[in-house]
Amino acid sequence: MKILVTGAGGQLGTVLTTSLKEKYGKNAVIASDIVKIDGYEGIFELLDATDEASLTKIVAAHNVTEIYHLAAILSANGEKNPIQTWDVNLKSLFNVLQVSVNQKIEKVFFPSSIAVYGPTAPKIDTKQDAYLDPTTVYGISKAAGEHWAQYYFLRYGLDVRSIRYPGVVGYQSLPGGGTTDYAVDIYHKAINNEDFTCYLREDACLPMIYIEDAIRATLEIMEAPKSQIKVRTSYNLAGVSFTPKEITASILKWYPDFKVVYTPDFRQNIADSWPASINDNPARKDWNWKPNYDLEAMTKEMITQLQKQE
Ligand code: AKB
Repeated sequence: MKILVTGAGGQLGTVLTTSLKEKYGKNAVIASDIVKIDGYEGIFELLDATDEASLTKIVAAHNVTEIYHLAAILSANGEKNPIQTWDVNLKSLFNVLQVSVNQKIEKVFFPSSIAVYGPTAPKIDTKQDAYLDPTTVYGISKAAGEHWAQYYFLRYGLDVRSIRYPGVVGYQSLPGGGTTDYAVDIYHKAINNEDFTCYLREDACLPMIYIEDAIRATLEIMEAPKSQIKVRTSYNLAGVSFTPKEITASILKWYPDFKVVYTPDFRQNIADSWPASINDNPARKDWNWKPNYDLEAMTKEMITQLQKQE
């Protein structure tokens, strides 16, 4: 087994590559990113995933059997340059899908997002098959990507598996350019005894997930028998939903003097277009998904882990 991870230096990639190395061995994982990852221990390749020739070369050189394609531009950054975001997110996916068919890759993982939903989907308990009308270029690229993943499965039998992640909250790495990033930044400010300026309204409820649950879900969907993967676009995944006010209240139990001011910016419009909570029944039924962390458990872990890093 040889696993290539693209975007290995990102928020999810940093933690996922570590888990994959722990599970399958250091030599089974090839981390790649468009820039070098400082202090990375293990096999690393510089890779611009939009460059098909480089991807082909790396896959062949390492006899890669599985690809986790994490490289992408997220929602908030995506709005700064929509066409470039579409190009990066889709071109890299096409390359991964096509190289996988050409080189007979066994399994591919493609992360989608709750950003595939837009204003028409119900806000609460949004179901797997709710209407998709994303209003961000990131969401449009993920919705299209999911359908391309399904196309490659139906047309070429490529075993592509996918999860619609909520906002991921973790202590190991910082997110970059997302709308849900505030839920990570807020903990860093609290443990440094600084005030936090929140770019969302205090009542902006969004679906989130603790990193440990997000990584476990990724490993579980990839390990499930092929016959259990019934959704070939992407599975809804729920962890915990909360507002900035609620996460602040949970932090105040640890840091009673912590202060948050609210100055909503363009990211509030993005948040307004997304669900507040997600129904993930198909993931629970098909591959036994179940989250472990609620808000209080997440806050406890975030704070104790970040304090250790001080
Ligand atoms: C973002 O905020 O863009 C991401 C996501 C929800 O996919 N964290």
